[in-house]
Amino acid sequence: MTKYSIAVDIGASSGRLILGYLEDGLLKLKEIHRFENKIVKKDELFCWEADKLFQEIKNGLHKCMQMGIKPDSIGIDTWAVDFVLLDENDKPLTEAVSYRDPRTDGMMEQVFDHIMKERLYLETGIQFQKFNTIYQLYSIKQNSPEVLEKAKSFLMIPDYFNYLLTGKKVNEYTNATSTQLVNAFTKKWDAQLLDSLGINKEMFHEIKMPKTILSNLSEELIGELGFDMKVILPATHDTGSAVISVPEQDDSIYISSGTWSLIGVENYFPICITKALDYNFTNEGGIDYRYRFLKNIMGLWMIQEVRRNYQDLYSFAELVDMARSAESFKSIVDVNDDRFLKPENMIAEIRNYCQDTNQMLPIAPGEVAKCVFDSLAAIYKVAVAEIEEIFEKKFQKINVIGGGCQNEMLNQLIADVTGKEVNAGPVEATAIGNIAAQLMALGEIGDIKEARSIIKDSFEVKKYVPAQHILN
Ligand code: ADP
Ligand code: LRH
Repeated sequence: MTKYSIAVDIGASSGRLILGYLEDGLLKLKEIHRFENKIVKKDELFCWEADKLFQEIKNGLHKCMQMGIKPDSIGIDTWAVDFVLLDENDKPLTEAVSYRDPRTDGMMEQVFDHIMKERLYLETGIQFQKFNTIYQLYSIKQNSPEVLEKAKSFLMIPDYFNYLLTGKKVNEYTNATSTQLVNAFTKKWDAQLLDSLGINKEMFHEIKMPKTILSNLSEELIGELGFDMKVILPATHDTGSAVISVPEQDDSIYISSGTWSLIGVENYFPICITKALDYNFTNEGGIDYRYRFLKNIMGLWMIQEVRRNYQDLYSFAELVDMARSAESFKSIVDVNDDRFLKPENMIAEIRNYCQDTNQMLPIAPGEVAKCVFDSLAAIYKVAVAEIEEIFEKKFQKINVIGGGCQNEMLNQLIADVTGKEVNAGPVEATAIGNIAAQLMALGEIGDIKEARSIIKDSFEVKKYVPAQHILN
């Protein structure tokens, strides 16, 4: 009997429920439901609308029923680092505050008063980003310690949704590592680190691996939906699921291209050497205890914000077309500058940067978009060089996955600036990786090697060859 799995994949800009199943040895997908995700201001904090997102998950499941589909399992992945805290009655004590909220400003430096930066990296292998969970929790400790005192449960966003689906409280491994509170070697919550920061370690739950069958739906939800299914843990960190879908790992660097650009390679061990620390690379936990050695780059968030600033007048495809027409425009910005993390107005911030660095100001929408894409490509080039330096080898190809791989202009720019062949696809890499983990848990797919081979056969990738003159 064919097994049907639903991936709930919620990125920072949109969420979707995608049904996946095997047919004649190929993985087939059917989109069930898609919805917007965005940050809103609640009581002076930038937050996610967690309850609304959970309602969208249920809306998708209702649609499924209306379509006559009875899934065998569901798995949830979302963006990383964010969380909710529950009290002794399992009621949320906090909003699902977004990592873009400035509450973490200055917290990283304060954490370094308790633990040296180098030691923190050696123990966790996680890159330093001011919004990591560790700094978010530290900011709560500094500004509202009573909340931490009352907290009985720490659940990351997918853990929280899993709790709402099943009543079970666990922390999934891949997402847990993004907190910078998990020891990269023991793969457990780092109790010593939590103690040194004075963060109550009792609120953390047992860490469970991807492919764990968590439970069936709660009785209440079965009553509401009219059917039951298994809730399975995929790599609940979206990037962890996405990288499962990269079929070729050996000779290829991946860029998971969405709201963020995550550029790196898969490894069997964490690399916590000084150079990796200096270049600020991370070692996020992956499926089967593999590690994603990668770097976060500000990503297509910038064009999302640009588009919003133009009141959504242009689609992403139109912005790409306009950027193509602005061929002669050459200014670039440092996309990783914190000023682009949550500016009042992205277009104004890009222009300010160009002004500060004595470059031409982008005026027309095409110039603004061209500046974003050129700037991303330029920083990818630097990251590729850093990876090659650390690995002391040249990689032949770059595999771009995720929504951003539909940007043909950016794909070509990446090929041109790096001199490497670029393979673009699959677009829904995250949902595919999520489904693959569920099908492995259900015994439909043997292991990750087989999963990757199925994915390679099932989804087309588009090849971009670098412009001849800079081919290396
Ligand atoms: P996330 O899951 O991180 O929210 P996605 O993987 O869904 O992000 O990718 C969203 C991005 O994909 C958008 O910001 C946009 O830049 C890009 N994108 C989507 N559709 C297109 C398109 N038709 N042409 C070019 N780019 C696109
Ligand atoms: C991408 C992502 C990335 C994290 C960021 C917070 O969606 O999960 O891997 O660093 O969001």
